Amino acid sequence: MSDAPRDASHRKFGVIAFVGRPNAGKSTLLNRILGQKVSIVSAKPQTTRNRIVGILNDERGQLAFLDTPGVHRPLHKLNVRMMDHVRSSLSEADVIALLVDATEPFGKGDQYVIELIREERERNPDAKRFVLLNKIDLLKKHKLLPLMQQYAGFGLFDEIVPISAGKGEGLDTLVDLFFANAKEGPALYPTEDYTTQPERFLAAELVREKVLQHTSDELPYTTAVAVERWEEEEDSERINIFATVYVERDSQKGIVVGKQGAMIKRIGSEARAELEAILGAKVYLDLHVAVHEGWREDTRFLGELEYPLGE
Ligand SMILES: Nc1nc2c(ncn2[C@@H]2O[C@H](COP(=O)(O)OP(=O)(O)OP(=O)(O)O)[C@@H](O)[C@H]2O)c(=O)[nH]1
Ligand SMILES: [Mg+2]
Repeated sequence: MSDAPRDASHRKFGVIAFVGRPNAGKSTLLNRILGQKVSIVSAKPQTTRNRIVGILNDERGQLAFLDTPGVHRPLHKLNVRMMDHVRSSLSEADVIALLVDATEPFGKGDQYVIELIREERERNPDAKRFVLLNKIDLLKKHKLLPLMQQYAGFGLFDEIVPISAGKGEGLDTLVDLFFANAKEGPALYPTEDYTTQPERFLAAELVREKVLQHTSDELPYTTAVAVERWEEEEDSERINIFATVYVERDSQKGIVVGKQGAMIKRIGSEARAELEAILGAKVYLDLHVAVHEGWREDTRFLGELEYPLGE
């Protein structure tokens, strides 16, 4: 986010990709490791739609974490793009960390992710592959060993690490392992940064997170948020943000707006509070709800949603 010179004295640099099924806890893990919220989290699947880069700097060097969308079979153009982010991350990483919700029985979805990692191996043969068995805070102890043995049986993984991203268990050991597998070399990003994500994109994501947290049914899949305007008032230290929440149907608009606008007010005030804490400024957040039928198939619109992220 800044143009500060890169610090060449750092010893190690590594790219760590978090991949796995929706809801495994990838974004929770990224936020926990960084001690900062850079990626939105919800109990709904397919929360993350882009590749979010988080940066950890310490005396050992720099790690760039790639948080990716949960792996699923894509049914819309939106989802095809989501899976492209997963594949590109798999091909670039020094360490591919497969996150697994250890409380869920192994199923077809898990097999699908393993196959994807196996398939992509030829494009990135030197990468290390880890399995992170997450949510062990909810797991009965006797279930852990058989699960570890099952993943060892795939013959694909260099490390199998039980963690709780939610409770922060096992994460020091995990970060040690990431550094141990990073390469010697200078930091790629400015060492005072913790993400490459523009504030404008994070603002849209935080609004979307509140929609996901407070609504159910099809809304998580059919909601998109775009920041239309961003005004910084120098003298009053206030940021005015104008954003649109897009849904696919009138009925969905009704849900997001709520009775006498109660829902959109709640979404707005919660997102604003978080934004003020992150931006360290007063925020005025103006939310508008609009219907855009079929936006998940609209290539141009999908590009506009992603444009603040670059690439
Ligand atoms: N109990 C418990 N819950 C967790 C843990 N890690 C994540 N969660 C919860 O699991 C849900 C999904 O977390 P996310 O971090 O959004 O999962 P994700 O893998 O990024 O999901 P997608 O972006 O949809 O692919 C949230 O409700 C989290 O609070 C954990 O270690 N323990
Ligand atoms: Mg996520």
